[in-house]
Order: sequence, then C-alpha cells, then structure tokens
Amino acid sequence: MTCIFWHIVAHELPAEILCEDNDLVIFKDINPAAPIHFLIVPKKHIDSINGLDEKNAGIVSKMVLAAKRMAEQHGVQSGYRLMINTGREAGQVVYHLHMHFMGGWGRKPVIR
Ligand code: DGP
Repeated sequence: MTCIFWHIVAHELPAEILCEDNDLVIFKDINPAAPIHFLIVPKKHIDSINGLDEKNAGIVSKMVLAAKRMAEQHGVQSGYRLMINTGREAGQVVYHLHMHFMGGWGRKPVIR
C-alpha cells in the first residue's frame, strides 16, 4: 500500500493522532476546513465507499459511533458534520476510506 493514510495508520508517518483502537485511527486534518476537523480512518485499507460490501461495511457504523464519541468529548453535540468524499468528481483526494468530522463553529468569535 502506498497511500498516505496507510502510512499514518501504521505510524510510519507523523500525524496529530487523537485516539486509536483496534479498527480506527482518528487524527487532525492537515488542512482544516472547520475549527475542529478530524479524519476518522479505518486501519484496514479500503479505497472508498465503493470498496465496501456486506463483509466489511460494518466499519462504517464504527466510524459513525466514533464520530458521536468525538462530538461528546469535544463538546460539539449541538452541531457537527460528517462527510465521506467518494471518487474524484466528489473531491476525494486520498484513496483510503475516511470520514471527515467537522464542527466547532459555535466557538468562533462573532465578527460585527
Ligand atoms: P478527501 O478530499 O476527502 O480525500 O480528503 C483528504 C483530506 O486529507 C484533506 O482534507 C487533507 C487531508 N490530508 C491529506 N494529506 C494529509 C496528511 O498527510 N496528514 C493529515 N493529517 N491530513 C492529510
């Protein structure tokens, strides 16, 4: 495997890792598009949603439940966005399945 997330998941490349379990690694997006922007990444390599089938699709519910836990831990249950870009036309750049977790807008200073 040569994709960058594979190397991050294997701890061969650095990333700001927030937590990790047997199935997932969660780290900060290098180019945040929100005040809080994490990537929830399966350890097992799957290119994208298009690589899911009945046998491996359970990972998506684990990703969603991890997102729910992150929202609780970071105090943003009042609003967060989960996004999985799938395919070039949708803007997928890294071909290792990942879910964007974005939130924290309520923490931005109000500009008058
Ligand atoms: P996507 O367009 O859905 O494939 O999103 C890829 C995201 O991954 C993008 O928001 C930037 C982030 N990213 C790319 N390379 C790295 C990296 O080396 N480290 C980290 N932490 N994030 C990365």
